[in-house]
Amino acid sequence: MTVHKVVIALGANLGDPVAALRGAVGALAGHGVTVTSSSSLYVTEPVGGPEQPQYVNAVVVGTTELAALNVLDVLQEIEQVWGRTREVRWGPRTLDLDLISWDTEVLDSERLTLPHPRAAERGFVLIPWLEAEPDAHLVGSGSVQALVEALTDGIDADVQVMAGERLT
Ligand code: A4P
Ligand code: MG
Repeated sequence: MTVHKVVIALGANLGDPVAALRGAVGALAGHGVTVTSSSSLYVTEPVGGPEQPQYVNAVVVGTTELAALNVLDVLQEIEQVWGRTREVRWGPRTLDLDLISWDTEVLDSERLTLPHPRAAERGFVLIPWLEAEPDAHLVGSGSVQALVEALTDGIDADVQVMAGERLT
């Protein structure tokens, strides 16, 4: 079987976000995704949607033999297990798992878009990803370090490492 590289972004802003993110990362191994590197936890200002609490975000990099759609299945199953409740798009949620990339696959299907269409402009994805993988590249957008440098001013205040808590 071929081994594929995956980048997964985690976010939560309801309930106990830190517990949800740790639980999700722990669950990945049992579902065929081996985490090889993980970021710190970050406290971030919400982007889009209604007024809502700050998020806790993180990014993990890993390997899997699963096809991309099966990784999405796994992420959605873990979201369910962690009792995700969400009524509004971009609204608050107990756990959101996004597949940022699967190898260098470019895909636009009904269930899955790769790379994740909003990853390139989101500090809450790019900054943790750069920490987890300093030489990361986002398909079609270039080096993650350059993308972070291109983020608008003020992003440092919007995306901050959470003191005293580790993801893994
Ligand atoms: N889908 C397609 N491609 C993907 C992919 N690469 N990864 C489909 C994951 N899912 C993908 O997602 C809706 C549908 O997208 C899924 O059924 C899947 O088939 P969802 O997670 O159910 O809904 P959502 O997350 O509310 O919508 P969306 O458009 O994915 O929102 P985003 O882009 O995930 O944004 N602010 C901060 N600070 N931190 C955050 O984490 N997150 C969001 C959600 C908004 N603002 C935030 C944060
Ligand atoms: Mg999502």
